Amino acid sequence: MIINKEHLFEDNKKDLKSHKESFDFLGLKLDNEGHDVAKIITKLKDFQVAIPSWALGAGGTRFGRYSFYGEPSSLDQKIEDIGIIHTLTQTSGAVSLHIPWDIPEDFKSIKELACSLNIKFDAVNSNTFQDQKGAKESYKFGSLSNTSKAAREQAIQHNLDVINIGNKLGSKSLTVWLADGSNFPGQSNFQTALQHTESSLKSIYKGLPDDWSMLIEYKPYEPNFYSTVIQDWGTSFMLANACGEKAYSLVDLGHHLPNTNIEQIVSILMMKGKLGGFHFNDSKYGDDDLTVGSIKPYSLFLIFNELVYGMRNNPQNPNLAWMIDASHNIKDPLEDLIQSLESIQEAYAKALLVDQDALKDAQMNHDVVTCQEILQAAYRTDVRPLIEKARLDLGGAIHPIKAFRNLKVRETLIKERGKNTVATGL
Ligand code: PSV
Ligand code: MN
Ligand code: MN
Repeated sequence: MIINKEHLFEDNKKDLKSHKESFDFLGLKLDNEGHDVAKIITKLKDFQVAIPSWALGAGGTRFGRYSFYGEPSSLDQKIEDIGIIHTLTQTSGAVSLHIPWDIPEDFKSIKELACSLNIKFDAVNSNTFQDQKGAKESYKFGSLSNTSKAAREQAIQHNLDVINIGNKLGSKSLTVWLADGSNFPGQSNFQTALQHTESSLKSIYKGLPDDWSMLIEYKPYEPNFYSTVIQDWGTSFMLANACGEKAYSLVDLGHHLPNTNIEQIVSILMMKGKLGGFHFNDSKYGDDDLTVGSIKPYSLFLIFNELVYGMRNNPQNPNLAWMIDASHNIKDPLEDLIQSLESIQEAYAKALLVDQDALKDAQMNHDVVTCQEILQAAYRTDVRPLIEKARLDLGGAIHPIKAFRNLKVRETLIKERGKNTVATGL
């Protein structure tokens, strides 16, 4: 292990005094306002976000990829990297695998490694958007929606294989994201494509263990630029309902057309008990996969406000599978993920500060100004001392990015792995 709690204990020392001062100041203020600070901190400690196995290396665009020194080149190394982030932040205690990019060679040893780092196996992701070596059928014209029965059957079998792999690791959910769609008007029949998709998903659903769930992701465009079969939350919701009670919609923040009211989608899905998973990222234009909270932090807060409302008021909705789904093109992937985790926790902590009772009263009185004041009072609170406290209590770093640099984590990784490693996957 490159870093451990003892390293962080030492590194935290110089920041302890100023952390304590700001925490005491904020704690007193929140206490006076009637907040249960200890309860908020417990909630922050319990909040764990999965890191996808494909996010530990430098990403890229179709114009090029600039690799980052010391990137992981095996699943073991990817899990070790998540271990580093988790040691620092204490909030990334899970990994989400993409199959076949990251099939474990030795299940026992990978489970032991993850367990030693306190990392659980979250949702497993299938891949029917690329043709695999030696595969009989091509997904060029679709997978679960393909007009070719043989291609559909191959894609269904792949998803069943992924469930089987996940089962051996202790995963409890399968995430299905399909690239299926069409690039030109007339290329495909919308109704046939959706019917095929529904019946393929039902076949996969049949193979789902009792305690598993199936998460159906939607996305309006890309790689198909005229139509996508599962284009929006309505389509995903329809398919989840058709499959059964263990099937849910998954919201990826980047998978919406500009200005979509994502918080309203989240709210309604939770009311219907059908929000199963969540992929965090941020975007300016489309599925940009930027660092969470880097572009639209207020939107993220409003989304968390609905998530918190739903977690309190919608027992019909299951616990959510949280995951970061971002790409790191120019930043150190580990630093970028740490920044994302910090933004997620910030938005969550701020949402926990919203006075829901006062908001309800203001809504009942049609006092629009007060409604806005309540939300913005929470949003404008600098909650970072609460997050620092949650991390510190668990043995993490007061300032994870600073500690990452002080402890020369990247330099050590480069020494250990060399300069020329390339992560597999995207
Ligand atoms: C493609 O848009 C994508 O980013 C989806 O969000 C999936 O979750 C991810 O790839 C992995 O399949
Ligand atoms: Mn996603
Ligand atoms: Mn995406």
